[in-house]
Amino acid sequence: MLQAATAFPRHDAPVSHADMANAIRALAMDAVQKANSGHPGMPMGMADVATVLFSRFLKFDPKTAAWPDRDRFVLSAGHGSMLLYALLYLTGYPDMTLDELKNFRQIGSRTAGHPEFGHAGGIETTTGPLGQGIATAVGMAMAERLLAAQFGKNVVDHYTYVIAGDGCLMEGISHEAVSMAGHLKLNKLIVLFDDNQISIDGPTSLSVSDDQIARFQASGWATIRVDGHDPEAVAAAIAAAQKSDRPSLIACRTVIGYGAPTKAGTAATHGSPLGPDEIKGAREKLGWPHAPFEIPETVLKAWRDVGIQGAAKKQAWDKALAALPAPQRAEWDRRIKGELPADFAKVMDDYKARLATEKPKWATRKASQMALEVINPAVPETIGGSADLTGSNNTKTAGLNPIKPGDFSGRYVYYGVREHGMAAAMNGIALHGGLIPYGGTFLVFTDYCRPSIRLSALMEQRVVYVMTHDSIGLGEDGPTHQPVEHLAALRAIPNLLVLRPADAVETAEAWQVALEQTHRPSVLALTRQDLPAVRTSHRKENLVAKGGYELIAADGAAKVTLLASGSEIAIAMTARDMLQKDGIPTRVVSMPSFELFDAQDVTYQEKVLGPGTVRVAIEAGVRQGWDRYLGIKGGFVGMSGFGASGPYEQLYKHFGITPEAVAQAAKQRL
Ligand SMILES: Cc1ncc(C[n+]2csc(CCOP(=O)(O)OP(=O)(O)O)c2C)c(N)n1
Repeated sequence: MLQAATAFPRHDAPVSHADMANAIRALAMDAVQKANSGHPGMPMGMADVATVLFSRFLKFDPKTAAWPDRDRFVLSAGHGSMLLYALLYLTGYPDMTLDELKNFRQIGSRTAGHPEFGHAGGIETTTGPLGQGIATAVGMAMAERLLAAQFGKNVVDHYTYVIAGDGCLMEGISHEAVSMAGHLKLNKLIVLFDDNQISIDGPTSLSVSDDQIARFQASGWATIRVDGHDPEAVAAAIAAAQKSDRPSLIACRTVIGYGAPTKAGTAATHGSPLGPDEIKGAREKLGWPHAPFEIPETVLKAWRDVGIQGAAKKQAWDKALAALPAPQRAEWDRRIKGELPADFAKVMDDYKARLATEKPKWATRKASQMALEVINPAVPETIGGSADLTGSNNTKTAGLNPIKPGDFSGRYVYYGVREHGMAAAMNGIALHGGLIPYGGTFLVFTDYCRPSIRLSALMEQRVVYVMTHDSIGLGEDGPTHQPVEHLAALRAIPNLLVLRPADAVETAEAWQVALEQTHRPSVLALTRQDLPAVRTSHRKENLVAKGGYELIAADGAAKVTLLASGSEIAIAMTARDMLQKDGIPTRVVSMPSFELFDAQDVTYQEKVLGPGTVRVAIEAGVRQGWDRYLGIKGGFVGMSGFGASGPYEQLYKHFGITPEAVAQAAKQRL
């Protein structure tokens, strides 16, 4: 049954729940109509639930949107972005003006088709790829618990709320996220499921018959089913969820497009403007006689009153923060600003100096662990982890204790075999602030977490992906495990740093670069197999930060430049020796990162690439991406198909990635 709003315009009339919810509905249908595109159904259906959440529970302060102890609200069903934009406008976030709502989905507006992190205060994460929101929220809820363990509940004590739809729960990533949250007993994570039984193709019965309640229960969640249009039932469920010792699912049975006279309850409201007649009918049915984008003063005031409720809580929190002992207070400020400890550069420099003397012949995955043994004690905000490959990724260092269900005093996450869930959770940890997540799996399985890696890049988050077993060099596990196209595919993602270091020193430098990126994720591509030390004299300067640099000059006027990354640097060095012996002066350029090299000035780039020399690149992956450095005469020695199972030394020979092949490729081009 529809709830009619109280009659308007009576300025002294109490504003009802229905009035407030109808303001959301009206803004959603009007903005979608004006843009002539968008999704009115979900905001109209979930307006009641969202009104209860925002007006009675959510801790937030629109004037200080980034208040670290705010509750997080994640709209996982990102297509319903107008729900969020309407709430931000109504509660008084300064970024979200009525004009922004009128410019819904237009270039340059804060009101993009799907919520985009950074566009406006109150948008906690970018959502739209279904399932990402709920999985990111798991990371946020983890971060809350971790920081509470580190700084105390006087300064860290908030909930993470999610609105997720059928689509989010159908996505595979939701399984990983739900399972992880249940295992870890993330009791301050509360998911409001928009259980409207409709998706794009029609009723969800076309494609799914899961018992979601049973499913979440099986993963250790508290569950309840409510009528999503009964505010008191929703409120009681949220109040109970707040007290639960486990994460909570509140399945809210709603009507998609609630209020639309002929289309409500159907897929027709999901993703298209309702049209003028239907909107007119909805206004009548809802008892909302106001013009498009017009919110009566009384209703707006009621919403703005909701918005100012948080200010007192924020002030109390300021006091609690000020009461922390001075060193802890300073540490908190540093963490929240995302600054590294003051002595970090020195710590790394000392470590590099040690490596230059010791010249260890480590696999770069081992070099990464050794770097982390130095980094983790010096940078207490790192949160490590691996998707069940801890011993292979070498991600766990001596001082890192695992986090356990209900115990978040540790700094290491056993993510389990959940690569996608891990990547999204790391986004949530980074977005939350105060922590720097890193996590590992095999490089080939970046495919399993690529949608979240893409979002790390889009949202400009400092997430470090520790991706080991980075080529055919992993050997016997064979082509299913040997990345071939992955470096190229990752390099194709804008704003993602791909770092493929060649030895222990470069690995230390790569870690330093990755941690220093405040607005960019990084992938460290690391070997399983041991590699010789190639950076054997100490340089204070971080050469990896240049992306490419001359590792060894030619003996004589250079005729050939060999470019390589990671494990293929060793091959390039041997090829250089061969060419030099044959009287061909040859230089070797290490190219640990295309993105960083491309950011150097052209004069530097040209100098490094060796003007007038024949260039050959060597990388145990596909050629794609290298050509821009090679020139028309350039050669490439690498992979052109899938790998094979066998000892790695034999595989390199089998696929012709050898010093001899490199030398020959150079000679052919002279
Ligand atoms: C990963 C992904 N796949 C597909 C889509 C396209 N898409 C957007 S909404 C939607 C249906 C979602 O259904 P539901 O969650 O029930 O939303 P509702 O219809 O209730 O608004 C689909 C398939 C998407 N946004 N993300």
